[in-house]
Amino acid sequence: DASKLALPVGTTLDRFIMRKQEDFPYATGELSQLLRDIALAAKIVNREINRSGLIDIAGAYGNQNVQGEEQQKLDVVANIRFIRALRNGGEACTIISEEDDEAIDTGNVQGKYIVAIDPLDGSSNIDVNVSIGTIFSVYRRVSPTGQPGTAADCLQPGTHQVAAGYVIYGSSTMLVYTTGNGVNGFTYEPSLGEFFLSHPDIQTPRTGTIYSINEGSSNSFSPGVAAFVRHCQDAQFSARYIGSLVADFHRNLLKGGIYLYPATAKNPAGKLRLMYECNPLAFIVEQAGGRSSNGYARTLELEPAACHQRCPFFIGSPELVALAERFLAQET
Ligand code: AHM
Ligand code: MG
Repeated sequence: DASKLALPVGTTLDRFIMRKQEDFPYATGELSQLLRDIALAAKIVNREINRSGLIDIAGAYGNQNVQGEEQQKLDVVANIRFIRALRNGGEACTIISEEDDEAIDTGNVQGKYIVAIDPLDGSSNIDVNVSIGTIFSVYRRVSPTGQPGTAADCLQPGTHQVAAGYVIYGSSTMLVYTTGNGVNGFTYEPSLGEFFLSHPDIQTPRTGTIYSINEGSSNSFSPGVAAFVRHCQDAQFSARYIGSLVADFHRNLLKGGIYLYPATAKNPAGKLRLMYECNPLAFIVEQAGGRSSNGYARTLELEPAACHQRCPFFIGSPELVALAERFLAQET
């Protein structure tokens, strides 16, 4: 069956999504449409990000937007763009966004999917020309269609994800996603307005020599975390920490390494959010042969109790994450 052959580098994202759908003869194309909606919003957000350095300059020569309002912050702009694309696309009944306290009812009662999204992650890096990202996760609703989504639709464990991905707005813009059948990365060609397959079937190295953690909090690391960090230093690993989760994760995924955001004094439950930061990246890393946990239990099996809950996060090359877990288990 020709459609099951691996697609070559250079295949456009739209074609890739279409061909993958053909592998499932009963697929209705709704998830494919949802992924295309996200990709379209990502292109628009990418354009806004690329222009962002010019906003003050434009303001300086008196160029206001049509409403005469001050330009909105980029994370707000990104939130609006993704929500609008998902609402107009019609496939999602509910959206959980880092930017909104309450789950968003899109009004698409026939929509079969729930989307959890961090529209623009890495807020401290937005205004300083450092890589930032979008992270998203897709679940099938459990309640019947024809009515708004419910809390039970939103609070599903990560093992139930049907798709997850991220966009990295970096030295080039990429979209990386999985539907549970491997991980594929697409690089954006801005002059053509297309994502092209550039990283087919990503496999993360089994181990690596990069560790990524905010060591400014080291005074409040637990003994196990502190011992693991010392191990990385004794082994002369490289410390790499951008402070943009997507960028730190993406680098370690390709090169091998471990990213850690443990419990700290400032963030006793960890800082990162289970539903739209940890679970999507955990799904991707596992699909690429990696591992993700809260130090003790697999991230994807954590039972969410609230849409915005946080959890400690250990993710990356499987041997390094397993080693960190052994250090935590020996903690006294
Ligand atoms: P944000 O959602 O407010 O942007 O916070 C999430 C970010 C992650 O991108 C990053 O990994 C982490 O916060 C960095 O936190 P810290 O500055 O505490 O190291
Ligand atoms: Mg975030």
